[in-house]
Amino acid sequence: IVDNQKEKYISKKLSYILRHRPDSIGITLDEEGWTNVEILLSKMEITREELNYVVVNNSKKRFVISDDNLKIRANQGHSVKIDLKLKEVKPPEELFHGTTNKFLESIMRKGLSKMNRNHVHLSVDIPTAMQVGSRHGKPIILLVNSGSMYKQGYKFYLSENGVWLTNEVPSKFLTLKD
Ligand code: HQG
Repeated sequence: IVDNQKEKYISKKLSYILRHRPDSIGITLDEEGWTNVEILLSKMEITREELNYVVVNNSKKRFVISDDNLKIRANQGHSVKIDLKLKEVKPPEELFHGTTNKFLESIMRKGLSKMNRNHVHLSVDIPTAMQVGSRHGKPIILLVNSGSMYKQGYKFYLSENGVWLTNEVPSKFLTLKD
């Protein structure tokens, strides 16, 4: 029911609306990031079938519809101030952050910051981190010593779609992967 091009278009638009600019189509998110599906459908001028298709087939599982089918939200990546109410979890010993050269000097000086988003985003493996880094330019990979961070009291969260989230990564926990 939805071709590739339309799927991509709807997915990008949903990310923009549900993470950054709900006001751009005149909707609001509740304090946990949820919005009403029926209102969203009418504002986006898409059908529920199209929406369901995009949510189910999204490669990164970026969106989730509530069990009662009434609400939708993005699983991570927000810049709007909402609280996903994620449970704190123990991270693996090592996580990865894909970024690009032009940010490296600043990151090694100041550590990883949330920048415009609500969390620092970390990847569970190198291929995923490579993809994330490629969005910004030629990718480089930073190894994050999440095991030590956790022992020292830093909190970690795992989004519904498998992205590791934390509030900051001081540079002493970072190593450039060669
Ligand atoms: C960099 C995608 C200078 C950071 C991905 C990154 C992810 C610094 C950029 C999700 C810095 C922010 C998030 C510092 C961090 N100085 N630069 N102190 N600290 N940076 O897009 O992690 O496809 O906000 O390295 O898969 O790239 O949209 O974050 O390069 O999960 O679902 O500042 O977005 O998901 O960029 O990506 P972003 P990100 P989706």
